[in-house]
Amino acid sequence: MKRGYDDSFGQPQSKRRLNSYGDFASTEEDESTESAQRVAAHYSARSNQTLEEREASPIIHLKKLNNWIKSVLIQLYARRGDAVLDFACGKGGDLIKWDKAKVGYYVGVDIAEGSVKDCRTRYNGDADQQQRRKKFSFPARLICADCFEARLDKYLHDDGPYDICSCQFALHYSWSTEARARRALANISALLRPGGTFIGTMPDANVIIKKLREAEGLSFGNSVYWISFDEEYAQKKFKASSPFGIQYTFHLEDAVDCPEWIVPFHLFKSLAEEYDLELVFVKNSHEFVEEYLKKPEFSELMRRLGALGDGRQDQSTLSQDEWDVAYLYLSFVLRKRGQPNPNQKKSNTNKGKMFISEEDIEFIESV
Ligand code: GTG
Repeated sequence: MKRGYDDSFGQPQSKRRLNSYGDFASTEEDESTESAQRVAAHYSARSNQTLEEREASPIIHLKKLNNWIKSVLIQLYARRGDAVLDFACGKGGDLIKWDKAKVGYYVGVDIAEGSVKDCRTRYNGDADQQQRRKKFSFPARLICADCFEARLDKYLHDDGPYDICSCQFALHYSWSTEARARRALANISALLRPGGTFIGTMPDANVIIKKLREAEGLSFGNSVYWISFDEEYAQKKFKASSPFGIQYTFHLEDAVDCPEWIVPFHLFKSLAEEYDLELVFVKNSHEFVEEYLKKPEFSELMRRLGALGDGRQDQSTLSQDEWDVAYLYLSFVLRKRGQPNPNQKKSNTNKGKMFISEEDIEFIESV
């Protein structure tokens, strides 16, 4: 397995200097840390909507559609008793999905402190959230850290290995620099057991670049989203030799307003292979919906979630503009090379708790 920079992706171009920890840092790294903090601040500042407020969202059907996609991925790949590593867990929007899959242990990690706190509240099912919540059946552990910077491979070494790792709508935040993209994959690979699964969703760079090229200027969108590239990309050309740090701004009503980075999927696939993660499938969300909606168990789930309308109270359903946003994302599944070792111990659940106090939230510095 290779480690360090690989010529085929271009050498890092920035000058290197010592940072306050005595390690080498670079202007590029400083900028990417700043961007990561901006993203964290954005998500931390987003209040934990009540379910009623969420229903009133202008993109409620898109949210439901994307939650259906995540549920399908989890149902397809999680097994009863699995140890789960949820990278960029946010406010814990997938906790119920993991519970339905009867997993045995959950570790959630997110850079945004406010989100991790909300995740704690949802996990505990606090009464003041006025939720219809039963307790979750698995113990959990919550960590506030940047999964694409922090040495989680070391920090969680004794807790793993995990059977499944999930990174939903977040992996693109690792492609600001090669070092971050590699750290993300190194963490995941080191913590997954052989034969373990990595599932995720992220923006589909092919679609975004195609739309950029079709647009008159450097921005495009519809009534619920816009994407904008800087003048730097006025030629609308992207060098294969420097695929990291290709930044654009993504604005989605009632959800996102952040800088993010293009992830050319074929390069992501090659890089993942260096870390023993092999592609099982990648599908644009439109293709994903078309394929799995044919399966009765998942079409029933779609009906229950109401992504395409619940057919009862009102006739509301996914709008064309929301469906166009769905086309901007893809889902992927990777598998860690190797065969599971039947003698390997199951992940250590001792650190998981059935009730997580504020003091139980762990904080890891990115060094
Ligand atoms: P969201 O995270 O606001 O979705 P929800 O489903 O409402 O929330 N999108 C998201 N991200 C992070 C990105 C990104 O980084 N880049 C780009 N380009 N797009 C992104 O996201 C909304 C949409 O934004 C996504 O669909 C993507 O299109 C896009 P979440 O908390 O994850 O999940 C809610 C789930 O939790 C539901 O199933 C609820 O039923 C359940 N739930 C349980 N308890 C509660 C509660 O107390 N309050 C709420 N609101 N939900 C709860």
